[in-house]
Amino acid sequence: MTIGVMILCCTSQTFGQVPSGYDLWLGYGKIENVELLRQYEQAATSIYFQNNSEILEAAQKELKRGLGSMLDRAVDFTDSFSTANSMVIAKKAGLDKAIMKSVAADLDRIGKEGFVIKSVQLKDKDILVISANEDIGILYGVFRLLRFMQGHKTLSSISLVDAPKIAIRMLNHWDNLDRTVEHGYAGFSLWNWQKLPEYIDRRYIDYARANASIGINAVSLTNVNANALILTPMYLEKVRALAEAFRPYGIKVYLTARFSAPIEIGGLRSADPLNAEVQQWWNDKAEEIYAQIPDFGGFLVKANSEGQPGPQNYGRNHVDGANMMARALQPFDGKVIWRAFVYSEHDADDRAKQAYSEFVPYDGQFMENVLVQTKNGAIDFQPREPFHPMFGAMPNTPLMMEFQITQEYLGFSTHLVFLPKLFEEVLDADTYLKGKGSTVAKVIDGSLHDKKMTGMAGVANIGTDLNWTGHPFAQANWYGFGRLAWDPYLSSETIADEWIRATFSNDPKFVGPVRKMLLTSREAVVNYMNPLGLHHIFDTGHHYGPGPWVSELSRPEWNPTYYHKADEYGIGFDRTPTGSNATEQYAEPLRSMLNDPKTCPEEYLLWFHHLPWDYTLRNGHTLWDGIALKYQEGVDQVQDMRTTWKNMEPYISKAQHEEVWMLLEIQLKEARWWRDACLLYFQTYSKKELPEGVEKPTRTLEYFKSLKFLFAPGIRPRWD
Ligand code: GCV
Repeated sequence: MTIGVMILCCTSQTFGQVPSGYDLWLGYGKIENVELLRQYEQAATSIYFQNNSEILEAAQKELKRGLGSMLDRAVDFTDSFSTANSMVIAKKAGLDKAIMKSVAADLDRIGKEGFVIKSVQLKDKDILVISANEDIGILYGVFRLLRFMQGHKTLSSISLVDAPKIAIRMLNHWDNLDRTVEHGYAGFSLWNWQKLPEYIDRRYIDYARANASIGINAVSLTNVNANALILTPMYLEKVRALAEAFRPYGIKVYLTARFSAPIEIGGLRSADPLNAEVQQWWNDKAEEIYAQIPDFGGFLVKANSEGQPGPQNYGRNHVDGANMMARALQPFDGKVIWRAFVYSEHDADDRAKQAYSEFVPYDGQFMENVLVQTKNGAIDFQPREPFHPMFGAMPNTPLMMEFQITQEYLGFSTHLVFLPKLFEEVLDADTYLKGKGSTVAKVIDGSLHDKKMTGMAGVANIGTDLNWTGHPFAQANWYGFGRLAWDPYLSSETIADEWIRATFSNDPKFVGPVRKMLLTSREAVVNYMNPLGLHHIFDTGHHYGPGPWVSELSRPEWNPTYYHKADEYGIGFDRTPTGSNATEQYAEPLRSMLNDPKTCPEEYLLWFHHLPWDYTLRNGHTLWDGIALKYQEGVDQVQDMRTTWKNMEPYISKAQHEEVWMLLEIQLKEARWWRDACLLYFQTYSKKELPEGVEKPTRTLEYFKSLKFLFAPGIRPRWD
């Protein structure tokens, strides 16, 4: 147990149950409702748990812990199947004939990771059965049953049959070996490289539990801006220790592979993927890794992107690079996850078009164990982006979704923003690749192109903060990502509901308003940062706060002015055929819809169109007034969130309430900062008054421009 965790335990005992947030959604609050308690007690009177593996051991421990805490008593298990009177937890092979009859058909359709939870009538007994084909299904089933109970649902006639729709459900940590985290806002990296492999921090286990509880089964430990040292024997031994800690929770470890590693740690002169020595180096490296970590997942690679080395350094292409690594991993069933986040300052074309132009011609050329990981949008994790056109253009390549859970462009860990709403919007978007209904979710889960190798990654928002994610509500984004990676068709409303009940309270007077607050929070941030399709107008490098005036960086596409193109005529990026023609990358009829400002969804208007300040919006406002009113609406929405939260005081502890209250104060201050700075700046072009209803800025544009944040979190300090 770490010192941090010990302090946590002592604090809660000494000062009377101050919840720190460390428990995440696994706090298993005591059940007070008498009727429910009676029902749950009944189910827990005599439980048989077939436990003969480390995964089942982890599952049994969790059940004991969860039930014990909810029922407020110690929970024991019976030794044999025949003496179980209330609950049976066993894999298919361990079930007796009578139970098998009730669950056989379900087991046939849930694959390796699915589970069945059913109430089965056996003679005069009601038995709650959790069964699965494999150990991991039992673990997932136990977590699901516990969540069901945390949501205070009735067990009578329970019937839950579920299996993940996506194969690789992964967190990408952007953690550096010095324990800083690129765009991390929740403390330092969890991985204590100095103390590994001997010292297994209790946090590793609790991290794995949390992931397994939502179905995450893969983690990439290190930053995609990679350091080759992670592939040296000294570090691999440490990685092995982490892999062993995670294995009982069904989690595979992946590493980021720096393309130039053969030079940096291998002593070779080249990293050319067609060079036999280089190929042999990767083959040997794969063998070395698998000797230590037999279930190693594979490599995640950022190549020829933002200065990272890659095959293009040797005149080769992405297929050459990815397939070389894929060949090395193939004998061990390892995967290469090759990122498609590429753009170049030497390409004069619109940055939004570049990844598509670079990757789509390679469709179908990657080896079978390669997935191409594509960000949800073509620019970079903005508060709102249209879906990446690659999702509608590479039917012969497994495309893996990359979402960002850490809030690089969404207010860091001080703004309350419920991201499942953003994720859901992208997953539900229609690519029209095979006609209407060809949603991004269907591309990602493989159903559109009949693919088995599928994946979804989220850039983690986790660190050493006591509550893991900085903002207590940012836990909902980790939770929601996992739930959507399991089932990309879940609604953000369901996810919000589950999370609130498991984390805080089942009181309807709390659940209803807080759920509403979560569901509007994403639109609020879009409104006060980037309304009507504006994007990438953040201050540069750290992306903290507004910087629409930034125009002097050496790379044109790093300047916010590149994206909003405000001038005396109007504002917005023309991506129609009269401009960059990025709309060409979308299928019909979407393309035509986007090309016409009258049919383009207004939330993407300035993403695709450069329009005059007096252009008339659908609500009758001029564009200038519409932008200003949206900024104001965002600020008002944060005010409303504060009012909602104020009223929640009676339902949670004072400490929990105060923590979020203080964060909402910061959010309000920063929402106003965004509104005032952006409107003052754009006003220098529009030359128009702010419309009625928009608060007047109390500072000058010069003041906002003068703000500098050398030590903004998530980046290495810049001294220049
Ligand atoms: C890990 C953006 C971020 C970078 C990040 C990059 C990427 O540009 O600002 O910090 O690098 O995306 O996704 O590779």
